[in-house]
Order: sequence, then structure tokens, then C-alpha cells
Amino acid sequence: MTEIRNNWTREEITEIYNSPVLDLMYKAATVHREYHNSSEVQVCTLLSVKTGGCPEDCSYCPQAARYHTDVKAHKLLPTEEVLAKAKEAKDSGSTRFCMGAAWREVRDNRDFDRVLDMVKGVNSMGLEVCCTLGMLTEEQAQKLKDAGLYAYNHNLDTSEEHYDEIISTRTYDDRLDTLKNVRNAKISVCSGGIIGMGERDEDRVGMLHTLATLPEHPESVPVNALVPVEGTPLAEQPRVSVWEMVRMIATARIIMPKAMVRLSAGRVRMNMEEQALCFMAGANSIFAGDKLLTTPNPDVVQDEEMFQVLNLKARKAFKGEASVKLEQIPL
Ligand code: SAM
Ligand code: DTB
Ligand code: SF4
Repeated sequence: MTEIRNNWTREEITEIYNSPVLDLMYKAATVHREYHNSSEVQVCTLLSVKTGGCPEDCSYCPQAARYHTDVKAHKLLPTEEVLAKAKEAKDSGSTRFCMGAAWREVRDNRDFDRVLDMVKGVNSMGLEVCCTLGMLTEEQAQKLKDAGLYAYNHNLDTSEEHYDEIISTRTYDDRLDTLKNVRNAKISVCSGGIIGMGERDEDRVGMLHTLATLPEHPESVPVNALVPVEGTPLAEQPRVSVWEMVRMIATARIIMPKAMVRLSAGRVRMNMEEQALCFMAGANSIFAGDKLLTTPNPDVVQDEEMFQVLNLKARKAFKGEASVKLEQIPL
């Protein structure tokens, strides 16, 4: 069994990342099969519960108030509407439901109390409930945990060195502090990043190095290809090639064997063959539904066809985490 290591060096990761792409895929596919069922891919659904008007300046993001994009801002959705969407997601085969809010950080106010209710409701449906709400304190993480939150998404986005080129309104250490607060509250950690933002290969390796040398690996690592949105500073970035996605996914799979590696944003510009290469490289999750948070995603029928053609099965919720499952789902 490939051992789980938290002492990877940048040099080792660089060597893996730069290895001949077919060897890299073969190695990743091998590690993948040691820890996962290679015919299973988890289907997750995203919902933007509060959209736009965000005070941050993340240069990729259509929800930042300072950029002029076509995103229609809305306040926090009513709980019943969110729960209805979660039910729909469950009925169409999703096992994880992630609620996103365009907030810099969580504040201790009525909106947060409403999000806690949403978390309770989604958890009681037997879905893995995830949130991505910006920065969190330890107390807020604990409140989310008590409400039944299963996972929290907070991306490093890029390397520490490249970070300042992308965001100026918060620091890399702020990001890492939130991840620590999430971990301390015993919530499953989801953290990854975006490629195609003008970063160098060294930055991609740097981000993976930070994730793989955390005291515990994130249980979930989303790999996003930038979805360039008109009005944002990164609108004109060229599309990343599938080989860059493959290198990123395969390297994440090899250095963090147990993690769910999620083929996240950017699928809308990939054909089935390209996505199949990503699954071969160790990706084992997708987001389904015709919208991610605000940008387009392949439609459900197209994804169903892909699952059929590739003989993939949708992965059940809470796999391999029986103890958490019992704790999370009230009988
Ligand atoms: N506001 C919270 C935060 O930033 O932590 C949560 C929501 S934010 C939209 C969640 C993640 O979506 C970001 O960290 C980023 O990695 C990803 N994202 C946002 N816009 C994107 C884009 N245009 N292309 C790819 N990924 C994007
Ligand atoms: C992640 O890494 N990717 C998902 C999820 N975490 C929240 C979101 C991607 C968002 C893409 C841009 C949008 O649709 O607004
Ligand atoms: Fe705001 Fe999150 Fe978008 Fe950054 S990524 S502008 S914090 S919604």
C-alpha cells in the first residue's frame, strides 16, 4: 500500500508533476486503485445561496462587487427554497450538496443562523452537506459542526508566491487559519485551487505542496480550470489544456492518495474523452447540474450519457466514513 506522507518536498512533487504524462497517469491510476473504487465517481451539487456583491477582489471571480459582470446579485435565499434544491439534487443522484455564499467571512448574525438551519435540513436528508462561506473563526466552525456540517470548502486557489497577483484583500495565512479552524472542529476539509490564472508550473506545484504537507491532507481537493468571466481581470486568460488538468489531478492523486480529487470548474469546455483522461488520472468526483455557482456546467443528460459510456457508477454518500455517518445522520 502506498504510504500516506505529509513530508513531501517541493523537489519530489516537481519531479512527479513533470514526469512523462503517460507514466504520470499510470502511476496515479495505480495509486487511485489502491485507495478507491475506480468505477465510482461522486456526483455533487452546488448552490449559490447568496450571490454577488462580495467585497473581496479575487481576480477570477464574477461575484466580486468591484467587477462589472452579468451576475445577478441576490440576498440569502429562503431556507425552504434551498432545501427544495437539495431534495432535487438528491433525487437526481447527488450525494453531496455544497452551499456557497459570496461573503468575505462569516459574521455572527441572522444570516448565519439561517445557514445553520439550512445545514441541519440538508444533513437530515442524508446528504453530505458542505458549505463555502469565506473565512471562519473556531467558534463559527464549531457551530456549523454542531448543526451537522460534514465538510467545508475553502480553496488555497494558487501558491503562496502567486497569491498576491490574484487577491489583495486577504492573505494566504488567513486562508490557512480558516482551514485550521475547520480541522479543529472535526469538519472534513475541502481545499484545492484553480489553474489557468497565469501561474507558472512552480505555482501549481507550490499549492499542491502546501496542501500535501498540512498536518492532515484535505479529504477533498477540487481542481478547477479557470472559467474566464467577462468583466473580471482574468477574462482574457487562455483556456488550459487537458494535459495541464491531467498533470494537476494526477499529482494530487499520487501525493494525497485518500483524498477525493474533484474535477470541478471548467468541464463545460471539456469533451467526454478529455474528462475520461481526468478520471484515469485519479479524479473521482464531479459537480452536476447546469450551473456551478454562477457559471455554466454540462447538463445532467450529457453527464448521464458520459456515466453510461464510461461505465461509471455514482458513489454513495459518506463512503468509508461509517463513524462520521452515524454521528451525522440523526435516526
Ligand atoms: N466566498 C467564498 C470564498 O471565496 O471562500 C466562497 C465562494 S467562492 C466562489 C469558492 C471558490 O470558487 C473560490 O475559492 C474559487 O476557487 C472558485 N471560483 C470562483 N470563481 C471561479 C472561476 N471563475 N473559475 C474557477 N473557479 C472559480
Ligand atoms: C470549488 O473549488 N469549485 C466550486 C466549489 N469549490 C465551490 C465552485 C466553482 C465556481 C466556479 C465559478 C462560478 O460558477 O461562479
Ligand atoms: Fe468573494 Fe469568494 Fe468570489 Fe472571492 S471567490 S470575490 S471571496 S465570492
